[in-house]
Amino acid sequence: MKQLVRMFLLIFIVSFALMYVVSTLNSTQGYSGKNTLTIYNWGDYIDPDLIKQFEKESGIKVIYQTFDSNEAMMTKIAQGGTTFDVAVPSEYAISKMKEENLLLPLDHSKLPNLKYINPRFMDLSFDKKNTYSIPYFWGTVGIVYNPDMLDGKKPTSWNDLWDENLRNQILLVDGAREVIGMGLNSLHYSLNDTNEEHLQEAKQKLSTLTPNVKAIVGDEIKMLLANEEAAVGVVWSGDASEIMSENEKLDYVVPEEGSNLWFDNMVIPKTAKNLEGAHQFINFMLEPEHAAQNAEYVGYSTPNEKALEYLPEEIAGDERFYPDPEMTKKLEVYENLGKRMLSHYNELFLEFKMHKK
Ligand code: N2P
Repeated sequence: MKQLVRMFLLIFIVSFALMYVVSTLNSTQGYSGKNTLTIYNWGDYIDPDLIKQFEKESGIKVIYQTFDSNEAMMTKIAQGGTTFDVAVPSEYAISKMKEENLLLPLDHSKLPNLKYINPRFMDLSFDKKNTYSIPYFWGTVGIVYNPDMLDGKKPTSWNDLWDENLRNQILLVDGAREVIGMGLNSLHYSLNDTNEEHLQEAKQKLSTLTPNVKAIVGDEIKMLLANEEAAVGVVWSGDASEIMSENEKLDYVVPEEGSNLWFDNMVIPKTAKNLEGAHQFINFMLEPEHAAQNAEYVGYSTPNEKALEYLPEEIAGDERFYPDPEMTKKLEVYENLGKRMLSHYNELFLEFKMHKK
């Protein structure tokens, strides 16, 4: 009899413990649906304090995941089996995701803070009327360099990177469009070129750059350049601004042959489970104080006109990172080149990377 009581007691304790574990999982890992929000963003692309603040104000638990390329992000969303509520693709990826039915239309009535975005960043060709996407950050691709390590020879063009004095001195951003685009631009071709001869020429030209390339790296490129591990880096503008705030000797230039002008926007992917929360989050990020705090933290340029008032003049007034429309006229925005051509760019980039190793 005693044994039976003990057994019942044991069963009671075990099931109670199980119930407790399940309910904790629900509340901390977001299995309870409505009260969680899964965000999929580039690495190093948000001030973590803003996530905490959003959670506090909304009572929604955020699950935050990162990616390091548009291609990786799109593959993951297209595969399904994920529950991303908000993602942050670049313009050509938005166009492709629209084509593949991977995005949900936004309810602008739930985004009153949209009025703070500079009209220059609205209604762009990849998403007319901003049906699917809301501006987050924007910028260029260029060269960050350390004048002290270059004997005063400042690079002004892509072709300067082929200088034999730069042996093993260049770090490249790990991006297919960026690196192939640099090869194309150095030959005065468009970075949206689809002509196979031009692409092969660009690949050939890039292969002659390899003795100068120290490494192709992700977000650690900022730390390496700030620590003077290399003289030159090909980077997104916001990374340059972040590097330069760490090491004031460095400078940033957009090469004279031309380069890329890009826009990263917030979207709600088809995989979303919490539409209400997703709109709440997007609107939260559009709040001028939050957009300014985010821009100051990550170093990227905000499209939020009102947020500029909250940023120090040395940031908002820096033309290297806030070029006016006249200055960006000669730059090109990536086009959605279609599934096959995008894969081809990726293959060419992979071949370049293998060559490098
Ligand atoms: C931030 C990456 C920014 C991506 N780590 C530029 N499209």
